[in-house]
Amino acid sequence: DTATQPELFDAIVVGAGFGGMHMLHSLRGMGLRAVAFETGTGVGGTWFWNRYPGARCDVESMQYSYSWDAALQKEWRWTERYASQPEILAYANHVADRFDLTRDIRFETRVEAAEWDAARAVWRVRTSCGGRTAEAEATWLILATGCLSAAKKPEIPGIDDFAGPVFHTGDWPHEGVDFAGKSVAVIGTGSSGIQAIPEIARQAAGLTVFQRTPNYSIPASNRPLEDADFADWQAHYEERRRFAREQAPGGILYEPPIGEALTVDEDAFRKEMDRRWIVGGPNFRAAFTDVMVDEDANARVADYVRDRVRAIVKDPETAEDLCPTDYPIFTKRICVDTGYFETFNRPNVSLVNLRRTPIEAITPAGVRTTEGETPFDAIVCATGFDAMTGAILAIDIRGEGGVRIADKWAEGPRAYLGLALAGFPNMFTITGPGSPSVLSNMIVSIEYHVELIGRLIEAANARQGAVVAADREAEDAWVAHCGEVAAQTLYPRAASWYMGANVPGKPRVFMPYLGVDAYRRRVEAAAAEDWRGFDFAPAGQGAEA
Ligand code: NA7
Repeated sequence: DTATQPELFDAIVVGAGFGGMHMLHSLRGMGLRAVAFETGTGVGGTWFWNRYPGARCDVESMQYSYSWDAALQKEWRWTERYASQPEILAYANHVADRFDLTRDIRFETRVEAAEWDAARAVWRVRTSCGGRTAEAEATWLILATGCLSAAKKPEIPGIDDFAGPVFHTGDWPHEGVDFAGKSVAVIGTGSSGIQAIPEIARQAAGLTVFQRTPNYSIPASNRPLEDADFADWQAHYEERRRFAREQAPGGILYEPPIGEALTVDEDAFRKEMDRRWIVGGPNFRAAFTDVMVDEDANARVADYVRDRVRAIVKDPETAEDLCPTDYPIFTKRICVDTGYFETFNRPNVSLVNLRRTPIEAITPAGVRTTEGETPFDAIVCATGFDAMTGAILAIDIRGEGGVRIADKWAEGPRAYLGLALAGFPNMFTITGPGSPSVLSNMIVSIEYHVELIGRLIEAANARQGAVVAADREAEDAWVAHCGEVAAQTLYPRAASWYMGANVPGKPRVFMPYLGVDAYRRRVEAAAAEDWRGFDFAPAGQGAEA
């Protein structure tokens, strides 16, 4: 029965977001027969799913775009400094069309399982599409599953009993939602909530924001991208791209720091903060050298932001409730907003501080806190994601000896260079845990990983061996190194999703690697030493000695 025969490929890519699309194109360029399986009905990944009002990238459009095709880079005209979700999705679709990617993408297809067949040196992959399962095989398996793609609903009793609609920002209805005349509850005040709240407040009759932890947010200072801006970028693209790739710790251009926050005098401190508050973006964070390593330096910047919040929000109690105090600034991803704090001056918006009045339950009619029940027409959960590992662990992946990835990662994710896993030959993760990923401009990190995966495949082929895997000792050393780098900073002080802290039971491990520039130096040093830390073996013998 031919229907049950597995389809054969050289490479299988899981996901058709920005990572998967670029990977697919690159594999084709290497002459490999590649396919991408994608759960959605279209390309774009994050930008396909996160269609909530106000969704926008917090990296500038001219930097949050592919650099691998000169003509594409020249011709695509972004309209704003920070692109909105619809524009980024249009860009993703444009790229898919322009490079004819969709002929090798299987939409509405979920990868359920993948098993390494050591004897034949292939990955056997099981997919499901509309209730039908199918099998496919490939020499290479590349997980381009995204870092913030497994949406997480809150564990609140009764949430399934609510009579009206419950939305999640990360899985927003494609037809949109009309909040006009409605009373709406938003739960969650991370980046997504902070973007959605001002928009929903404008549409809805009433909006109640349920806040557990106040977050630091700085103005986006978004504006149209003028012809002069665009021309300036085009004139300097090569050098700016190179700087972002090789020298910028976050893969994003930034103004250099002016000194230490701890020692600079009050006048200079104020002046620089005021200027960078208006400029917005990563420049605000980059003002001083010591903010991520010195608590007092960090507190000085945090105080500045709290003063800003108090100056914007008119009701003093609401202002205090909105002031973040739980964690050092920047140890959770800084939020970037357009009129977030101002929204709380609107008469139709109120804030519930869940620290004072926790939610007891969601009822069919609304939300019940310790102070009573409030009815709502709709609930919006801006409650985040099972970040970095959620989408990978949703697949039953088994490596050498049938070892399950869920067992390998039981104490936290382990990968060499955030790219390959010992015991899982010929499998790569694009922006996996242990690489800069979410602490960087994702596009820069994606492009580097796509390049590295191509180089590793070529290195394997050059050795007449079809199998490459991370060495276990190298992986252990890398995981330890990632932890040591993080421990030198204030990052581990926050109960953040970088630490897995937002998912009950998830191991608390700082998952991303700090520093795009440092990461590249280390990877290139390993590559120059004949790919130190990787084992190459002929097909059929396993990759581990
Ligand atoms: P985040 O940053 O994880 O924010 C989730 C928010 O939801 C945060 O304020 C949480 O409060 C809140 N939350 C989560 N669960 C609950 C429950 N049960 N009750 C009340 N509040 C809850 O997700 P985002 O989607 O905003 O942003 C993710 C990333 O996407 C962002 O960093 C950018 O990189 C893009 P908490 O802080 O846990 O107290």
